[in-house]
Amino acid sequence: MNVQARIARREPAIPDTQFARDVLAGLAARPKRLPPKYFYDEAGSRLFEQITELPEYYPTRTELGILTARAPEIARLLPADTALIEFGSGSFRKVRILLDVAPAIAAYVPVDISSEMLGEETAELRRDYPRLAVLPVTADFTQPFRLPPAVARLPHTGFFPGSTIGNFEPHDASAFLRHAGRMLGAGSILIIGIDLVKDTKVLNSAYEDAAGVTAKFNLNLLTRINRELEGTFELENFSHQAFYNTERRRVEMHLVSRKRLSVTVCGRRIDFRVGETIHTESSYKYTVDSFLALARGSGWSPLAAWSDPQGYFSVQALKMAR
Ligand code: SAH
Ligand code: AVI
Repeated sequence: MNVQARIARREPAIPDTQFARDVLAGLAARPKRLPPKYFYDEAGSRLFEQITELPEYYPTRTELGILTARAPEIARLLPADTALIEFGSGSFRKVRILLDVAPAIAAYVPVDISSEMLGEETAELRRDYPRLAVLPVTADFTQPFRLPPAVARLPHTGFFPGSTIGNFEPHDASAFLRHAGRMLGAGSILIIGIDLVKDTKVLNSAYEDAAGVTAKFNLNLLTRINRELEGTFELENFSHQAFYNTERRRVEMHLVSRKRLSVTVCGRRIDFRVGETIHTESSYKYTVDSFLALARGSGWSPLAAWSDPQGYFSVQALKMAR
């Protein structure tokens, strides 16, 4: 519809933000979907930190265990005076394990879409590591962004823990790995965490925790839409659903409409049938082989890998061809 037709129908203009465009496009799609990167406003980032402490949510605990046990081996792979670039730095908890054993790290560049979290964690890290250059970048890492000029001459190392790559569709994961390879440069190293395929019950309970924290994290996306896009979602009309899709090897999170209803977002009406869902996140699980096929196809070669005794999670060191 053109602008004049919109004015004639008295439809308010859509805010000129990517969030508004993505939400309206996702809610107009069939099935409805929303990009998971929008979970991480201030409240969502805090809820994610609570998820990492849940007894059912094994990935954070398991990866922390691997990093703690293997940090000296990882440190030996890093070039001298490297700039460590972390994609989706969150609480900075994992990088501290590397910083404690890797004097080769001259600068740390945390990249995150959540500016509030980035600001708070940067201030704390600077206090704790006064000799380290901490150069935060607020950016959406699925889009092109610039690294700070101060690290241009340093060799770059990538750090992408948490299995955040699992939140990409496989073709987007490959595009991301290629883009990261170009940004980090020929011969660079990438340390990346991968959540592995495992028993369905373990996966289901990690995303359907008894305390309902993951449900709050999921529903917070509607609160954010209400606040930032004049949304009229009533949260009690939607329920959290998460399950492992065995065929597609991914945990899917949805928000399910409990009844037939309509809402408006930026003045646009959106209708829901009873039981209709918004697909809010996929969390892909890999085998070591399926991940390495993805990495190789995106220009990276395996250098080393570490896992936990249960084989729940894998930390991979990859190298970009020279
Ligand atoms: N690395 C941390 C946090 C993982 S949670 C850990 O391993 O525990 C995912 C993090 O990635 C969040 O901090 C979130 O804000 C960030 N994130 C998600 N999508 C993003 C995007 N497209 N661009 C930048 N940051 C993103
Ligand atoms: C950040 N990401 C890897 C988490 C995951 O497990 O996919 C996000 C999350 N969603 C629900 N619980 C945690």
